[in-house]
Amino acid sequence: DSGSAAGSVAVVSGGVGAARFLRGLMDVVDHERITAVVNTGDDTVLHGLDISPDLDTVTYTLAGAIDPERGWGLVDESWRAMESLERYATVRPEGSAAAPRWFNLGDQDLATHFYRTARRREGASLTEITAEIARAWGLRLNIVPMTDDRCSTVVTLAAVDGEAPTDVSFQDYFVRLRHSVAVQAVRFDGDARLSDTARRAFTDARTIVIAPSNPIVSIGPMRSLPGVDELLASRRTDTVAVSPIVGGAALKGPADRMLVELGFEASVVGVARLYADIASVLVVDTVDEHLADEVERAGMRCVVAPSIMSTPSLAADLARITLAAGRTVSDIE
Ligand code: FO1
Repeated sequence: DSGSAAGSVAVVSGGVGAARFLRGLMDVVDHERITAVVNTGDDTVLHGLDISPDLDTVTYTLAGAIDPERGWGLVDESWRAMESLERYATVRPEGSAAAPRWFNLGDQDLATHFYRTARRREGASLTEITAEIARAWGLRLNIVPMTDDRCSTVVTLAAVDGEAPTDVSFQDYFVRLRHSVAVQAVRFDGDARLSDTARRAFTDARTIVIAPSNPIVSIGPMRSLPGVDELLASRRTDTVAVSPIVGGAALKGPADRMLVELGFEASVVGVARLYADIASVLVVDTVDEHLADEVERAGMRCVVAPSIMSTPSLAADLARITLAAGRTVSDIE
C-alpha cells in the first residue's frame, strides 16, 4: 500500500466523477490524509431548506449509500413527501413558488437538508456542518465546502427567436430544464472567498488532484474565488488533473456540449488548455492516447491510463496512477 508514504492529498471536487475518484483514493491513501474540497456553486434553497448537492453526492457515495443508477440521492429511497406536495400544488396561488415538485428530495435525503438547515439557523458554518454530516455517515476523510459564503452558479441561456438571453440558477438549468438548452455564458455570483480549511488543504497537500468533474460548472466555481488560481498555480508541479472528457464526450452530464457552446474544445486537448496554468499533468483515458502529443503541446505532461471508474477497483487503480504521476513530476522539475 502506497498510502502511508503518499502524504496528504487535496482533491478539487464536483459531484459524481469526483465522488467515484475519491472512493478509489480511499483504497490507496489513509482516509485522514484525504481532503475533498467540494463545489458549492450548485447549492440551492427549496422549501426553505439549504441543499448542497455536490457535498451530499460526495458524502453519500463515500459512505456507500448513493443510489448507483441516478448517481445522486440515497439508495432504497422513498418519495412520499414529494408525492404529498401534490395536494398543495392545487391551492397554490398564482405567482407562488411553494411546493415545487421539479427537484426530487427523497424522504431519507430530506433528513440531511433538515439537519444542515437547522444547524445553519443556529449559526454554524457550512464547513462545521459538513464535517458533522460526514461524521454521522461514519467517514474519516475531510469533506470541506470550498467556501462558507454564498457562491451561486448562474447560467445564461442562449437567446431563442430574437428574445433576450435569460439567466437561470444552476439547478434550474440542470434539473428543471434537463440541461437540454443551449448555454451562452456561465458566471458565479456572490462575494465568496475560499474557506481557510480549503486553503490550508491546498497549501499543505503533498499532491493536489483536480477530479474528473465538469471544468466549467464544477471546477469553475472554485477557480472563480479570489486567489485560487494563483494558489493552484503556485502548486502546479504537485497538481494533477484527471480529464472528465473521454473520447470527446462527458461520461455524465452536459460537460461536452457546454464546453463547445462556450467556445472550448470538447476533448482532452480542450481540457489541457483550461488546466495548463494550474496543473502540470493531465491523466487521459487510453482511447485518447493519440492526443497525448497535443496535450503536451498545450503545456501539460500527458499520462495515459484506463480512466472509466466502473468498479471500485478500477477507481483505485486510477487513483494510484494519478498520485504516481504527481510524484514523478515534482521529483523531476
Ligand atoms: N438531479 C436531477 O437530475 N434531478 C433531481 O430531481 C435531482 C434531485 C437532487 C436532490 C438532491 C441532491 O443532492 C441532488 C439532486 N440531483 C438531482 C442532482 C444534482 O442536481 C446534480 O447532481 C448536481 O447539482 C450536478 O453536479
